[in-house]
Amino acid sequence: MTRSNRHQRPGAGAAHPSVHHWIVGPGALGRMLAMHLATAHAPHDTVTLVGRRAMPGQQRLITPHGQTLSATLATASLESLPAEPADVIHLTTKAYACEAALGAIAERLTATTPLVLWQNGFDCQPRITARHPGPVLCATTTEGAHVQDDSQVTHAGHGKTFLGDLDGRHSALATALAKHVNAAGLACEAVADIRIRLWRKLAVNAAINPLVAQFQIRNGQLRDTPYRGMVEVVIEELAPILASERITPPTGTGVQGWSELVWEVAASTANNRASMLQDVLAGRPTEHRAILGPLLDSAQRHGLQAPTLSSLYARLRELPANARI
Ligand code: KPL
Repeated sequence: MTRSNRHQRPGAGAAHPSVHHWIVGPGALGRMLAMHLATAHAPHDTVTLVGRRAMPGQQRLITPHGQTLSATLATASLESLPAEPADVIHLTTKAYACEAALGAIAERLTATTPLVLWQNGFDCQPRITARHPGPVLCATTTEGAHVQDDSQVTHAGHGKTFLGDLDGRHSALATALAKHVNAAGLACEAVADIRIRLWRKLAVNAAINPLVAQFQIRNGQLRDTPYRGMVEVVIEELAPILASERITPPTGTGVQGWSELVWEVAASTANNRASMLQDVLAGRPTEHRAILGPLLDSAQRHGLQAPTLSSLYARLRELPANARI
Protein backbone atom coordinates (compact mmCIF):
# COMPACT_ATOMS: atom_id res chain seq x y z
CA MET A 1 0.00 0.00 0.00
CA THR A 2 1.44 3.33 -1.00
CA ARG A 3 1.51 6.02 1.62
CA SER A 4 1.53 9.56 0.34
CA ASN A 5 2.47 12.63 2.31
CA ARG A 6 0.24 14.78 0.10
CA HIS A 7 -2.71 14.34 2.40
CA GLN A 8 -5.41 16.77 1.67
CA ARG A 9 -9.08 17.05 2.44
CA PRO A 10 -11.14 15.69 -0.47
CA GLY A 11 -12.62 18.50 -2.51
CA ALA A 12 -9.92 20.92 -1.34
CA GLY A 13 -8.65 21.61 -4.86
CA ALA A 14 -5.87 19.23 -5.98
CA ALA A 15 -6.54 17.10 -9.07
CA HIS A 16 -5.88 13.76 -7.32
CA PRO A 17 -5.43 14.49 -3.63
CA SER A 18 -4.38 11.52 -1.56
CA VAL A 19 -6.59 11.12 1.47
CA HIS A 20 -6.08 9.42 4.81
CA HIS A 21 -9.34 7.75 5.77
CA TRP A 22 -10.07 6.61 9.30
CA ILE A 23 -12.71 3.90 9.25
CA VAL A 24 -14.23 3.70 12.71
CA GLY A 25 -16.22 0.49 13.10
CA PRO A 26 -14.46 -2.63 11.78
CA GLY A 27 -17.61 -4.67 11.06
CA ALA A 28 -18.44 -6.12 7.66
CA LEU A 29 -19.14 -2.80 5.95
CA GLY A 30 -16.18 -1.00 7.54
CA ARG A 31 -13.67 -3.67 6.60
CA MET A 32 -15.12 -4.09 3.09
CA LEU A 33 -14.75 -0.34 2.56
CA ALA A 34 -11.27 -0.31 4.10
CA MET A 35 -10.06 -3.15 1.88
CA HIS A 36 -11.36 -1.40 -1.24
CA LEU A 37 -9.82 1.98 -0.36
CA ALA A 38 -6.52 0.41 0.70
CA THR A 39 -6.08 -1.81 -2.32
CA ALA A 40 -7.34 0.55 -5.03
CA HIS A 41 -4.70 1.54 -7.56
CA ALA A 42 -5.65 5.19 -7.82
CA PRO A 43 -5.80 7.49 -6.02
CA HIS A 44 -3.29 6.24 -3.45
CA ASP A 45 -5.46 6.76 -0.43
CA THR A 46 -4.40 5.44 2.93
CA VAL A 47 -6.62 3.84 5.51
CA THR A 48 -6.57 3.20 9.23
CA LEU A 49 -9.15 0.83 10.63
CA VAL A 50 -10.23 1.86 14.14
CA GLY A 51 -12.18 -0.40 16.49
CA ARG A 52 -13.01 -0.75 20.18
CA ARG A 53 -10.07 -3.15 20.05
CA ALA A 54 -7.43 -3.14 17.33
CA MET A 55 -8.20 -5.71 14.63
CA PRO A 56 -5.49 -7.89 13.07
CA GLY A 57 -3.66 -5.84 10.42
CA GLN A 58 -3.62 -8.74 7.97
CA GLN A 59 -7.10 -8.75 6.43
CA ARG A 60 -8.77 -10.78 3.69
CA LEU A 61 -11.79 -9.93 1.58
CA ILE A 62 -13.61 -12.62 -0.37
CA THR A 63 -14.90 -10.84 -3.46
CA PRO A 64 -18.35 -11.45 -5.01
CA HIS A 65 -16.47 -13.57 -7.63
CA GLY A 66 -14.98 -15.77 -4.92
CA GLN A 67 -11.44 -14.37 -5.15
CA THR A 68 -9.45 -13.68 -2.00
CA LEU A 69 -7.95 -10.22 -1.69
CA SER A 70 -5.32 -9.77 1.04
CA ALA A 71 -3.91 -6.55 2.45
CA THR A 72 -2.12 -5.31 5.50
CA LEU A 73 -4.12 -2.47 6.98
CA ALA A 74 -3.03 0.03 9.59
CA THR A 75 -5.22 -0.64 12.63
CA ALA A 76 -5.82 1.19 15.89
CA SER A 77 -8.13 1.07 18.89
CA LEU A 78 -10.35 3.76 20.37
CA GLU A 79 -8.02 3.84 23.41
CA SER A 80 -4.96 4.33 21.25
CA LEU A 81 -5.94 6.36 18.21
CA PRO A 82 -3.70 6.66 15.13
CA ALA A 83 -0.91 9.24 15.33
CA GLU A 84 -1.63 10.36 11.79
CA PRO A 85 -4.65 12.70 11.61
CA ALA A 86 -7.64 11.83 9.47
CA ASP A 87 -8.59 13.75 6.35
CA VAL A 88 -11.97 12.10 6.51
CA ILE A 89 -13.58 9.88 9.16
CA HIS A 90 -16.03 7.19 8.13
CA LEU A 91 -18.24 5.99 10.98
CA THR A 92 -19.25 2.45 10.05
CA THR A 93 -20.48 1.25 13.44
CA LYS A 94 -24.00 -0.02 14.04
CA ALA A 95 -26.47 2.86 14.41
CA TYR A 96 -26.74 2.47 18.21
CA ALA A 97 -22.94 2.65 18.67
CA CYS A 98 -22.27 5.63 16.43
CA GLU A 99 -22.47 8.48 18.91
CA ALA A 100 -20.39 6.64 21.54
CA ALA A 101 -17.70 6.02 18.90
CA LEU A 102 -17.78 9.67 17.92
CA GLY A 103 -17.42 10.64 21.60
CA ALA A 104 -14.38 8.37 21.88
CA ILE A 105 -12.60 10.17 19.03
CA ALA A 106 -13.83 13.67 19.98
CA GLU A 107 -10.40 14.93 20.98
CA ARG A 108 -9.10 14.20 17.47
CA LEU A 109 -11.91 15.99 15.61
CA THR A 110 -11.23 19.47 14.31
CA ALA A 111 -13.81 22.02 13.30
CA THR A 112 -13.24 21.02 9.67
CA THR A 113 -12.90 17.21 9.88
CA PRO A 114 -15.42 15.68 7.47
CA LEU A 115 -17.48 12.81 8.86
CA VAL A 116 -19.25 10.21 6.75
CA LEU A 117 -22.10 8.40 8.53
CA TRP A 118 -22.82 4.94 7.09
CA GLN A 119 -25.56 3.98 9.56
CA ASN A 120 -28.93 2.44 8.78
CA GLY A 121 -32.09 4.30 9.73
CA PHE A 122 -32.51 7.99 10.41
CA ASP A 123 -31.58 8.51 14.04
CA CYS A 124 -28.01 9.62 14.69
CA GLN A 125 -27.65 11.41 11.31
CA PRO A 126 -29.67 14.60 12.06
CA ARG A 127 -28.25 14.85 15.59
CA ILE A 128 -24.62 14.55 14.45
CA THR A 129 -25.24 16.93 11.53
CA ALA A 130 -26.52 19.53 14.01
CA ARG A 131 -23.69 18.99 16.52
CA HIS A 132 -20.48 18.50 14.52
CA PRO A 133 -18.99 21.84 13.40
CA GLY A 134 -17.39 20.29 10.29
CA PRO A 135 -19.07 18.77 7.23
CA VAL A 136 -21.23 15.70 7.84
CA LEU A 137 -22.08 13.44 4.91
CA CYS A 138 -24.49 10.53 5.11
CA ALA A 139 -24.09 7.37 3.06
CA THR A 140 -26.63 4.74 2.18
CA THR A 141 -25.48 1.59 0.47
CA THR A 142 -26.81 -1.64 -0.95
CA GLU A 143 -23.34 -3.29 -0.92
CA GLY A 144 -23.75 -6.66 0.81
CA ALA A 145 -21.06 -7.92 3.18
CA HIS A 146 -20.79 -10.21 6.17
CA VAL A 147 -18.09 -11.02 8.69
CA GLN A 148 -16.38 -14.42 8.67
CA ASP A 149 -13.99 -13.73 11.54
CA ASP A 150 -11.63 -10.99 12.79
CA SER A 151 -9.45 -11.36 9.68
CA GLN A 152 -11.95 -12.10 6.94
CA VAL A 153 -15.02 -10.48 5.45
CA THR A 154 -17.13 -11.72 2.55
CA HIS A 155 -18.31 -9.14 0.03
CA ALA A 156 -21.45 -11.03 -0.97
CA GLY A 157 -22.66 -8.74 -3.74
CA HIS A 158 -22.03 -5.40 -5.38
CA GLY A 159 -24.56 -2.64 -4.85
CA LYS A 160 -24.57 1.12 -5.04
CA THR A 161 -23.73 3.82 -2.53
CA PHE A 162 -25.25 7.31 -2.39
CA LEU A 163 -23.56 10.15 -0.54
CA GLY A 164 -24.86 13.57 0.45
CA ASP A 165 -25.42 15.94 3.33
CA LEU A 166 -28.66 16.77 5.09
CA ASP A 167 -28.33 20.53 4.95
CA GLY A 168 -27.23 20.83 1.31
CA ARG A 169 -23.98 22.71 2.05
CA HIS A 170 -21.39 20.07 1.16
CA SER A 171 -22.21 18.84 -2.33
CA ALA A 172 -18.64 19.53 -3.58
CA LEU A 173 -17.23 17.38 -0.78
CA ALA A 174 -19.76 14.62 -1.52
CA THR A 175 -18.76 14.69 -5.21
CA ALA A 176 -15.05 14.55 -4.36
CA LEU A 177 -15.47 11.73 -1.90
CA ALA A 178 -17.71 9.78 -4.26
CA LYS A 179 -14.79 9.86 -6.74
CA HIS A 180 -12.52 8.23 -4.17
CA VAL A 181 -15.07 5.53 -3.40
CA ASN A 182 -15.63 4.89 -7.12
CA ALA A 183 -11.88 4.74 -7.72
CA ALA A 184 -11.74 2.12 -4.97
CA GLY A 185 -14.11 -0.07 -7.00
CA LEU A 186 -17.40 0.65 -5.22
CA ALA A 187 -20.11 2.36 -7.31
CA CYS A 188 -20.89 5.63 -5.58
CA GLU A 189 -22.88 8.72 -6.53
CA ALA A 190 -23.16 12.10 -4.80
CA VAL A 191 -26.81 13.11 -4.47
CA ALA A 192 -28.76 16.15 -3.32
CA ASP A 193 -31.62 14.11 -1.80
CA ILE A 194 -29.85 11.91 0.73
CA ARG A 195 -32.61 12.48 3.34
CA ILE A 196 -35.16 10.88 1.00
CA ARG A 197 -32.80 8.01 0.21
CA LEU A 198 -32.09 7.32 3.90
CA TRP A 199 -35.82 7.24 4.67
CA ARG A 200 -36.51 4.94 1.69
CA LYS A 201 -33.95 2.46 2.97
CA LEU A 202 -35.41 2.82 6.46
CA ALA A 203 -38.86 2.00 5.01
CA VAL A 204 -37.54 -1.17 3.37
CA ASN A 205 -35.65 -2.15 6.52
CA ALA A 206 -38.77 -1.54 8.65
CA ALA A 207 -40.89 -3.78 6.40
CA ILE A 208 -38.33 -6.61 6.19
CA ASN A 209 -35.96 -6.67 9.16
CA PRO A 210 -38.19 -6.97 12.25
CA LEU A 211 -40.27 -9.75 10.70
CA VAL A 212 -37.35 -11.82 9.40
CA ALA A 213 -35.64 -11.36 12.79
CA GLN A 214 -38.79 -12.47 14.63
CA PHE A 215 -39.41 -15.55 12.48
CA GLN A 216 -35.75 -16.29 11.74
CA ILE A 217 -36.28 -16.59 8.01
CA ARG A 218 -34.44 -15.38 4.91
CA ASN A 219 -35.75 -12.28 3.14
CA GLY A 220 -37.30 -14.22 0.25
CA GLN A 221 -39.46 -16.29 2.60
CA LEU A 222 -41.46 -13.15 3.40
CA ARG A 223 -43.17 -13.71 0.03
CA ASP A 224 -44.82 -16.85 1.45
CA THR A 225 -47.98 -17.17 3.56
CA PRO A 226 -48.46 -16.05 6.32
CA TYR A 227 -45.55 -13.58 6.24
CA ARG A 228 -46.66 -11.82 3.04
CA GLY A 229 -49.80 -10.49 4.73
CA MET A 230 -47.78 -9.29 7.72
CA VAL A 231 -45.46 -7.31 5.44
CA GLU A 232 -48.46 -5.74 3.70
CA VAL A 233 -49.88 -4.63 7.07
CA VAL A 234 -46.54 -2.96 7.92
CA ILE A 235 -46.49 -1.24 4.50
CA GLU A 236 -50.02 0.10 5.06
CA GLU A 237 -48.85 1.67 8.33
CA LEU A 238 -45.61 2.98 6.81
CA ALA A 239 -47.11 4.71 3.79
CA PRO A 240 -49.03 7.53 5.56
CA ILE A 241 -46.12 8.14 7.95
CA LEU A 242 -43.69 8.48 5.05
CA ALA A 243 -46.14 10.77 3.25
CA SER A 244 -46.29 12.98 6.34
CA GLU A 245 -42.47 13.23 6.15
CA ARG A 246 -42.81 14.10 2.44
CA ILE A 247 -40.94 10.92 1.46
CA THR A 248 -42.13 9.42 -1.81
CA PRO A 249 -41.41 5.90 -3.08
CA PRO A 250 -38.97 5.73 -6.05
CA THR A 251 -41.80 4.65 -8.38
CA GLY A 252 -45.57 4.73 -8.01
CA THR A 253 -47.33 6.34 -5.08
CA GLY A 254 -48.52 5.50 -1.58
CA VAL A 255 -49.03 1.92 -0.45
CA GLN A 256 -48.66 0.56 -3.99
CA GLY A 257 -45.33 2.37 -4.56
CA TRP A 258 -43.87 1.23 -1.20
CA SER A 259 -45.15 -2.28 -1.78
CA GLU A 260 -43.37 -2.44 -5.16
CA LEU A 261 -40.10 -1.32 -3.57
CA VAL A 262 -40.28 -3.71 -0.63
CA TRP A 263 -41.12 -6.75 -2.78
CA GLU A 264 -38.40 -5.83 -5.26
CA VAL A 265 -35.81 -5.78 -2.44
CA ALA A 266 -37.21 -8.99 -0.88
CA ALA A 267 -36.80 -10.68 -4.27
CA SER A 268 -33.33 -9.30 -5.03
CA THR A 269 -32.08 -10.24 -1.53
CA ALA A 270 -34.17 -13.44 -1.29
CA ASN A 271 -31.30 -15.55 -0.06
CA ASN A 272 -29.99 -12.99 2.49
CA ARG A 273 -30.19 -13.16 6.22
CA ALA A 274 -31.05 -9.53 6.94
CA SER A 275 -28.74 -7.58 9.25
CA MET A 276 -31.29 -7.58 12.08
CA LEU A 277 -31.63 -11.35 11.91
CA GLN A 278 -27.83 -11.67 11.97
CA ASP A 279 -27.75 -9.40 15.04
CA VAL A 280 -30.39 -11.46 16.84
CA LEU A 281 -28.65 -14.74 16.00
CA ALA A 282 -25.33 -13.34 17.25
CA GLY A 283 -26.92 -11.99 20.46
CA ARG A 284 -26.09 -8.40 19.51
CA PRO A 285 -28.43 -5.44 20.09
CA THR A 286 -30.59 -4.68 17.07
CA GLU A 287 -31.00 -1.40 15.18
CA HIS A 288 -34.72 -1.20 16.04
CA ARG A 289 -34.38 2.30 17.53
CA ALA A 290 -32.74 3.71 14.35
CA ILE A 291 -35.17 1.98 11.98
CA LEU A 292 -38.55 1.88 13.75
CA GLY A 293 -37.98 4.79 16.17
CA PRO A 294 -38.13 7.59 13.57
CA LEU A 295 -41.35 6.11 12.12
CA LEU A 296 -43.01 5.89 15.53
CA ASP A 297 -41.85 9.39 16.49
CA SER A 298 -43.21 10.73 13.21
CA ALA A 299 -46.52 8.84 13.65
CA GLN A 300 -46.90 10.43 17.06
CA ARG A 301 -46.08 13.92 15.75
CA HIS A 302 -48.64 13.58 12.98
CA GLY A 303 -51.37 11.80 14.98
CA LEU A 304 -51.12 8.57 12.94
CA GLN A 305 -51.83 5.07 14.26
CA ALA A 306 -48.99 2.53 14.07
CA PRO A 307 -50.00 -0.48 16.21
CA THR A 308 -48.01 -3.07 14.25
CA LEU A 309 -44.84 -0.99 14.15
CA SER A 310 -45.25 -0.32 17.89
CA SER A 311 -45.54 -3.99 18.74
CA LEU A 312 -42.55 -4.91 16.52
CA TYR A 313 -40.57 -2.19 18.30
CA ALA A 314 -41.66 -3.41 21.76
CA ARG A 315 -40.72 -7.00 20.93
CA LEU A 316 -37.25 -6.00 19.72
CA ARG A 317 -36.68 -3.64 22.66
CA GLU A 318 -37.51 -6.38 25.16
CA LEU A 319 -35.02 -8.73 23.57
CA PRO A 320 -32.32 -9.44 26.14
CA ALA A 321 -28.75 -9.52 24.86
CA ASN A 322 -27.77 -13.07 23.88
CA ALA A 323 -31.39 -14.19 23.65
CA ARG A 324 -33.13 -15.34 20.52
CA ILE A 325 -36.64 -14.26 19.63
O1 KPL B 1 -30.62 -3.76 4.20
C1 KPL B 1 -30.98 -4.86 4.46
C2 KPL B 1 -30.54 -5.44 5.76
O2 KPL B 1 -30.28 -6.63 5.83
O3 KPL B 1 -30.42 -4.67 6.71
C3 KPL B 1 -31.92 -5.59 3.55
C4 KPL B 1 -32.33 -4.67 2.43
C5 KPL B 1 -33.13 -6.04 4.30
C6 KPL B 1 -31.25 -6.74 2.86
O4 KPL B 1 -31.05 -7.83 3.66
